[in-house]
Amino acid sequence: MSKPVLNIGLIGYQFMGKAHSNAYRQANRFFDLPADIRMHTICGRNEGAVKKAAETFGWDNYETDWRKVIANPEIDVIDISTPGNLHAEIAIAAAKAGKAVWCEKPIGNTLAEAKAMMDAVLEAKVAHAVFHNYRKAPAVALAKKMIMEGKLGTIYHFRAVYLQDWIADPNFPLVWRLQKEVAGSGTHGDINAHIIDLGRHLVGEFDEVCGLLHTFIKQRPLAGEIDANLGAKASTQMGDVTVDDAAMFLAKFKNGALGTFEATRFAVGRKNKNSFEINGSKGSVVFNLEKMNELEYYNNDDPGDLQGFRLIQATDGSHPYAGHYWPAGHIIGYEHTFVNLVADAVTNMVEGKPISPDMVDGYENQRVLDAVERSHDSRTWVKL
Ligand code: SOE
Repeated sequence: MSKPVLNIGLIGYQFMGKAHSNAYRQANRFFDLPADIRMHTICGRNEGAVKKAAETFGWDNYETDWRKVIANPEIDVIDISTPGNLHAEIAIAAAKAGKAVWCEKPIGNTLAEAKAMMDAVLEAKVAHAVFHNYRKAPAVALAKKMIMEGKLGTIYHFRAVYLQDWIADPNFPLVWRLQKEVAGSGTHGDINAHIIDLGRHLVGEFDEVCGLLHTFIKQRPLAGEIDANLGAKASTQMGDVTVDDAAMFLAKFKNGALGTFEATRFAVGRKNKNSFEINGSKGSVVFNLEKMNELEYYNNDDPGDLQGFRLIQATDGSHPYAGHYWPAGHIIGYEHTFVNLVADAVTNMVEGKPISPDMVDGYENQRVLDAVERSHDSRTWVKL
């Protein structure tokens, strides 16, 4: 029997558009999914650029108006990979049209937008997902499994950093990710959102936060034409940076665990260090995206003379997702986290099950982002 076809409409074609396109292209090739993914239409405002993206990534059609993609009766899923200022309008329109809504993080630029988006998908009863892709790294999924099995015991600490350095040069241009009206916030929504998601996924819900946001470079050259790798040409005119360059906070989780979170684009030398350490009563685990196939594990029950962190290569067929790819030791990379997420989303959507993470996760994440901002503004702890 032939499988149903799931037609995707992707809005956005830059960095995330490329990562999502690759995931749609690969998912059926590595996973035995209950539907065949069809890369139906990719959409972007610049016709020349989106036409080129359609050809390069292998989309059947391209479109310059997202409303036409939503109106197309053939399309089942609207994937939103645009800058944040467009998420809410597109997501709400897509949900109202009965389309599944899969969205990049953070889902909205404000808590109110995130709530409206969550309400729209819940009311329309459409399938919904958020691209918190790092949950889907095999080593992170293994950490989750170990925690659920009680291998770490009671969790005491979640110590997370997300460190980048791509704007440390004061002459790096004022790209959209540095403009509040487009991105909503800086490092906070862009990369703190990821470690907040890992905290919620691995440890539990947040109870209280105390935050500090800071902007080191207050003016930058205006950005000319942007490229697909975060950069752009710099102009000679200057403009104001309206978002944070670094965002840090302390947290208490509802289950009593304590968390520290640090997100910055000024950790010179750290390109994309998304890393956490979890300490529990029975042991600890350490993850670093830059060595994403590995999970360090310390088992407190090991005999004293053998104690120490062991390095697990999460590439064995018995590890989450790993069996879909290569023989043990044949490592996978960043792009596979998106392939895994798409494979899970397609499976659960077709089987009528909730997708993880979904827009409710997106909203809960945004409640934490918002609480940290309010804590910074008021210089006090904020309860969620
Ligand atoms: C840029 O900081 C960025 O591409 C983020 O937008 C992504 O969400 C993160 O996964 C990697 O860094």
